[in-house]
Amino acid sequence: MSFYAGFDCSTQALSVVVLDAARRAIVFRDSLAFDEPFLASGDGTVVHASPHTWRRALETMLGRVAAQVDRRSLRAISGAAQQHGSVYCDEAPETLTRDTSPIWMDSSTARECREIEAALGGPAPAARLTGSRGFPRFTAPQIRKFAREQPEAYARTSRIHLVSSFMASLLVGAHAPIDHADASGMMLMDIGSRAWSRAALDATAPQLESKLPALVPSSTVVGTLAPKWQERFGLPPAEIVAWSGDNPSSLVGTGLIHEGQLAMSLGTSDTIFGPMREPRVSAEGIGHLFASPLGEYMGITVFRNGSLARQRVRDAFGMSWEAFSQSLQQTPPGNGGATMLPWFEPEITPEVPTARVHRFGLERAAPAQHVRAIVEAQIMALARHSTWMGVTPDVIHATGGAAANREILQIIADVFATPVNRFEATDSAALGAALRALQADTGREWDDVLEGFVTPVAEAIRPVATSIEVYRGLRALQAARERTALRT
Ligand code: ADP
Ligand code: XUL
Repeated sequence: MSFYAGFDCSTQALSVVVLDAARRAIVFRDSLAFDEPFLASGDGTVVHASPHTWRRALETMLGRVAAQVDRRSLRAISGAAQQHGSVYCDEAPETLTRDTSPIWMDSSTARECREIEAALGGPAPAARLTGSRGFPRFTAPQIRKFAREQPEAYARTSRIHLVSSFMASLLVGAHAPIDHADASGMMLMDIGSRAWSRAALDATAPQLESKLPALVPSSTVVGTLAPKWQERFGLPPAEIVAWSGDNPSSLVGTGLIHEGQLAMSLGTSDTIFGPMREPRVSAEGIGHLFASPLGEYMGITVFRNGSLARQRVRDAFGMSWEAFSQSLQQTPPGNGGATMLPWFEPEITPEVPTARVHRFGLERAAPAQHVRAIVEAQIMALARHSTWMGVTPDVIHATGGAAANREILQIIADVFATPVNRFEATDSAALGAALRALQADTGREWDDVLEGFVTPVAEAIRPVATSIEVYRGLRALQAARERTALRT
């Protein structure tokens, strides 16, 4: 028997999936919610998390895996992690030179973004070089801010990791490399050659190259499980395959191999992504081009106000998710024109530096209409801001916590005029990581690796013709409302 484990160190939890390659079956899955997932400043612009929280959760989860599966069969382990966050380490990965890590929700580096972009010739040349213009959560502007504000701590730092490579380092017991896919979210890698870009390094901070791990393809075996974990949990010297970002891993976990396919992950962030054969970046500076863990490229657009914004509306009316779904059932598509721009926290897409919520036609509205307003607004924004990828999918694959909500998926089908596929489980990042471990160990073709693991639930959710019409009109109105709001 050959088992493969995939972790997902996401914003709110550490999850794991263990699969049995021969039986093409999941033999174990578990999730551990973080007590304190992140700490935000009053205005929501500075957002950090503790690497110690991730380390403790990894330890607990390794113990659970060892206790729950036939551990001698564990051949390889990989993982996925929230993207962009940086961990500042001393000689050993366990010793930190900075107690907390800025994470993807941080939007406090507008100044550094402009400075790095300027050094690279402007936003468009920066995007052509690294795959993205300057975005405040990207690692380079975060490193630049740290080097400026705490030069001594920066000088004492020997290694700067992404969350993904930090977690891999803990498993290996030594500094592990960064994979090309997650490195694409740093604004430091030349997306064409997949090497650190001299110009981007110089634009960011002094002596940066010496502090960065090596770059490797996502399918690289970066070491074996450290003796410390083998002794403690009776685990074998399993191969550790490079960890990657949660979105790149979800690309694998939702079975997207070919250009023309799109997936939507409705987690803490809402994201929409798909494979790309040739590199393309958006002329308006929306979204990102990443290296794909499958080898070519992937396009992605990211929204900060995802699940937590939906939760905020749900909680404002004291609802459960069931009541939230009922609200969507009780209200008509289009909501009679009542919408929202749900920027409860600073938004990534479109870039809204300070939180503000705009409500249209909701003054005397019932709670159910507020619920419909936020979901429709979010999904129309996902549609509007992903057109740059130039993909008209036959079907959308939905994943993430909110993909459990059938009513939300119906709105996606109607707004995109496309059927939506669901999966039994919504942990596609962890599943993708386990599948990457399997592929790296066996060298099998991707089609073969995915077979039987990423089969959608038989019944796709189909768009309703009358609703498609309603959203065609509402999307134009909502786009105009967004344009006006961005000018104020
Ligand atoms: P992440 O990986 O970013 O930590 P997940 O993909 O695990 O997040 O999704 C967690 C989110 O899923 C929670 O914040 C919660 O709001 C949302 N969620 C869970 N169940 C439902 C539901 N039935 N309807 C809508 N959202 C849900
Ligand atoms: C991707 C992004 C988020 C995080 C969340 O660019 O910022 O989706 O990866 O986990």
